[in-house]
This record gives sequence, C-alpha cells and structure tokens, in this order.
Amino acid sequence: MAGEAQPDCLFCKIVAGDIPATVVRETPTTIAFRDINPQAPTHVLVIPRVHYANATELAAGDPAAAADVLREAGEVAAQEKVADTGYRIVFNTGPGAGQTVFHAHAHVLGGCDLQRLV
Ligand code: D5M
Repeated sequence: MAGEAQPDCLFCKIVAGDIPATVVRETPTTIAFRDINPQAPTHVLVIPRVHYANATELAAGDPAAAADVLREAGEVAAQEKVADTGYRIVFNTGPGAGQTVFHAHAHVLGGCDLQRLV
C-alpha cells in the first residue's frame, strides 16, 4: 500500500535502522543523512520515513511529508552553513534522470561553485 515500508527498499532499511547511515538531522517524519558518494562538499539526502517511489508520488500521496522534506532540506543547508552561499535541492525522478533509489529523496548540495550545473 502507498506509504508503507518496502522490504527491498534501501532507504526503508535506513529508516528502520537496519542499514547504518551518517544521520545529520531527524524529525518524526524525515531523516537526513550524508550521501555515500558525495558530489559536493555538502551532499546530504533528506528522505521521508514513509515510502513513495519519487518526489512526485510523495507530493500526491502525502503532501505534508513532501513539505516536511523541503523544509528539512532548508534546515540541513542552514546546519551545514551553506544557506548563505547558495545550495541546490535536487529530486532525480525516474531512471532517465539518474534516479537509482526508488524511495523519494532530496539531494542537498552545497559548499562549492554550483553555477555550472543545471
Ligand atoms: O540518488 C541516490 C543516492 O543515494 C546516490 O547519490 C547514492 C546514495 N546512496 C546509496 N546508498 C546509500 C547509503 N547506504 N547511504 C547513503 N547514501 C546512499 P539518486 O537520485 O537515486 O541517484
């Protein structure tokens, strides 16, 4: 059922504590942890605890959780001290866009010159 943990989902396993992650923030509805393959000095993933395959499905199925993810992305940027210099919030959606983990997540990227990226 939409929103329920999926046994084969990597990020559901992080939510359950079955796989370790370097957690930087937690709320009742979200977890933020460092990306295992950072693409910038700050590269944190913010995920909802509920399972939806991507950000669009999350926004449709649980808009409050989608808002929490966005709000937390901003809190991560502030905590990582990249809010003033600028940062990216990226939601890869679909394999053609490079999505590899099909549990909605925001990439929060900062700490370097991002202007040459789209
Ligand atoms: O982003 C999925 C991201 O998830 C990718 O940047 C690597 C990251 N990843 C994969 N496994 C882990 C673990 N175990 N910890 C932290 N980060 C992880 P996508 O937008 O789907 O390409």
